[in-house]
Amino acid sequence: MTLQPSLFDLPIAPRNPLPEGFRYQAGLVTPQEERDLVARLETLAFAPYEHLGYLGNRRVAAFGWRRGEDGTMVETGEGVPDFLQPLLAKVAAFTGLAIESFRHALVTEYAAGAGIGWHRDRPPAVAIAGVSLLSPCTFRLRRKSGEAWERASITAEPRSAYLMSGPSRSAWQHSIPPVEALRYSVTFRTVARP
Ligand SMILES: O=C(O)CCC(=O)C(=O)O
Repeated sequence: MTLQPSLFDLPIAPRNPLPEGFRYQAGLVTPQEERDLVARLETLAFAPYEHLGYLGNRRVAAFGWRRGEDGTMVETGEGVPDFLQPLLAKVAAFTGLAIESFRHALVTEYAAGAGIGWHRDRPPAVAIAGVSLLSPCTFRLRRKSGEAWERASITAEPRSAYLMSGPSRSAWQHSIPPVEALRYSVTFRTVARP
């Protein structure tokens, strides 16, 4: 007798496979590490995100290489600060990239209702690793495919990390729709030396 496979036995193709070069890991930091880190982040001198006169509704604090007025990254001689080093060590281990290759750190504060529009980080940023704190967000990716957009998305949970490298960084754009509650992200970027 042949048995019909039940619905649950059938392989289910992922509806939106994540782009090549994108990786995600839940639980990179512990709840206690998250509390300690957030207490430190709350003391930072955040400034509204500004680019070429455009003001975003999120606030940022940058360390290491900085974005110049034209949007390109500029060497400052400053390293990633000590209070971010334990997090950077975990992020580097997750990515498999050398700690020293991360030369830029950006802490972003998204109040409820803040998000980030579609964009692609430009060179010399090579790989971007981000840690989410306090509340989840939908991390969306898209790339043009003929006239249509190919899309993917993942929920970035608090305490998780993601890595965008390869095509997921260079060929895909990413964005985060308005978050429902306060979220911090700490993103680290590797920078190609000229
Ligand atoms: O908040 C995040 O996780 C993403 C931040 C981002 O896309 C950026 O800084 O370019």
